[in-house]
Amino acid sequence: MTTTLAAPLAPFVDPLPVPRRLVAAMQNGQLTVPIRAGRHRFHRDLPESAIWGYDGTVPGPTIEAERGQPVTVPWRNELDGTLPVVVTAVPKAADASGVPVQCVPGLSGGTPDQNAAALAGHTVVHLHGGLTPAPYDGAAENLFAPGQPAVFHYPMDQRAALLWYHDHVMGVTKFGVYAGLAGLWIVRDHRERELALPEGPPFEVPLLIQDRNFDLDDSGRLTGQLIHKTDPEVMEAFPPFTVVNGKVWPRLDVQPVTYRFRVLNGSNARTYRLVLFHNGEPELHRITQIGTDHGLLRSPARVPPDGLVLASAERADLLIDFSGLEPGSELTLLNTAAAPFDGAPFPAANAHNAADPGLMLPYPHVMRFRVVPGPVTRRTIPGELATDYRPPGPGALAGAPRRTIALVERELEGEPNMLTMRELVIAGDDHTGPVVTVTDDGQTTRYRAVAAHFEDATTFFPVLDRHEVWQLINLTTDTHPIHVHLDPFQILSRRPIRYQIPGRGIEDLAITATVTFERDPDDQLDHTIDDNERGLKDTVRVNPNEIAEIAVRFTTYSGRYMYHCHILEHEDRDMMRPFVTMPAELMPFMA
Ligand SMILES: [Cu+2]
Repeated sequence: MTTTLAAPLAPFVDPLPVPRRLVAAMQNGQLTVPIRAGRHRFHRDLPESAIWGYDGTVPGPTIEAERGQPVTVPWRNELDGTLPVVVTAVPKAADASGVPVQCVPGLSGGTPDQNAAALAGHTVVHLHGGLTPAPYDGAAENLFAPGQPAVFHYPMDQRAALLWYHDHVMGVTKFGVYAGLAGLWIVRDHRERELALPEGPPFEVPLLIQDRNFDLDDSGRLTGQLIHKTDPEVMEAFPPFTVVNGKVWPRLDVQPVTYRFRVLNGSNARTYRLVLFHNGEPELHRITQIGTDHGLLRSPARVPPDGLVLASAERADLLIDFSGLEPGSELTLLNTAAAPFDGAPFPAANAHNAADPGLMLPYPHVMRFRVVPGPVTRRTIPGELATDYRPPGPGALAGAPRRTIALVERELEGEPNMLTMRELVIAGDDHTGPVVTVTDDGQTTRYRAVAAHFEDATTFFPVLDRHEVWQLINLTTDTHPIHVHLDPFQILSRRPIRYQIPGRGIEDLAITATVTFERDPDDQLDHTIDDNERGLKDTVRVNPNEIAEIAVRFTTYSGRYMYHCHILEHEDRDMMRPFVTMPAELMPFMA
């Protein structure tokens, strides 16, 4: 389908808001952040929306911390009232004219979910990307009710990076984050200062990208009421309006110089593929990526030719050069990624034609830059950025424990699909039940599933300071951004696979599948690791028909943590599992 939908809101009319900065060093590392209900205007022409926000704002304040200077935050849960989001599962996926219901505002005939309406503000905060002791990591079951304080200590013994803090409640993270519970957290260090990168306003600008939808009143006008809408065919919410720092399709006036943008995809489910467009042409050459999830890359990278792909929770540290542009020039940031995202390519040159409601992308707009007069300066970008890590060599990985995880979608009768991560172990010769076979160059390994749901027994006990290789096998048709809490990892490989799952091959725990390392003739993906992914990551996209391998090493803290898909609707049901890190000398005593 390529019908275009008229946008019910004018794009590029609101100035880009910049969240309030909370600089930890100016408050001796003691920051109090209340978690409050509030009101927020997402667009000039929208009424105010009821939201939940850190400090009552959308997004929350941007916390800025220094490496090595601990930060203590009493997260004060002052939420009163119930979830300010109307949640609905619409009985039909498309309206009478064939337009997917998720592409339009309003409830589309869905009824408000009464269980969601009753949610009364239990919360827990996770600092995504933080090297945080387990008691303060925001485990999804350790909830704080309104009125209960949660004083969390963040050592900040970690390299400079853009982190973010958000709600992480078991089963309903998708609603808490959607209601507004997300904010940025920047760690700074001396290496970044040596490189003299822009720091703070006006030339360092955070961009927190999300998607939102709103209700309609009886006369068809947008009310501002946030709605989380799903349908029988798509269990994730893919709202039509892209919101940057809390405004729908904002604009930013820029001088003809180089800006540093700290970009986060904070959407529940949507992946963006960002293209900078000017005068009918992509201008990706203006963008240099210097950092990823956990900070600086080793050297600057071009974004991929199709555009910068960011799945939920992925970050990019970008330098964009606006020099050489006449005052009045307009550059538009467009999104070309279909939803659900499966990695399918889309040429950047066609970005202005990317709108396609059938692909849940009714409006490709993200935001617009307008060049204003000013002194022209062009920044030279150092060729060497990070010097504190390199890709793990074969020596470091020889003998490393290997863990295998299958990403599996289970269809259920009369209720939404379950997405699970099946932790697999090598099946003994005496195992006669269902197996996953993985064949690589004629060698076949048989695996059996030992865990599928969050509450199944823990099977991962990584030892501190030891490398491990985690192998993620995608047996679904969508890309899943898999996030590991605690230390960052490096992506080792992506390889194409073919697989077959027999009828009823996916049971509650057991799974039967045959996987072969070979390319499916219909597979359009290149399964490469992009240059901008060759850094320290905490979220890796695992595409369809693919096995991704990551080198994981936990260094500092022992305890119970989580890894999960960062599509919040998947994480909530049930694509999340615990792991427990342990010092080596304790392992002999583990039963
Ligand atoms: Cu997922």
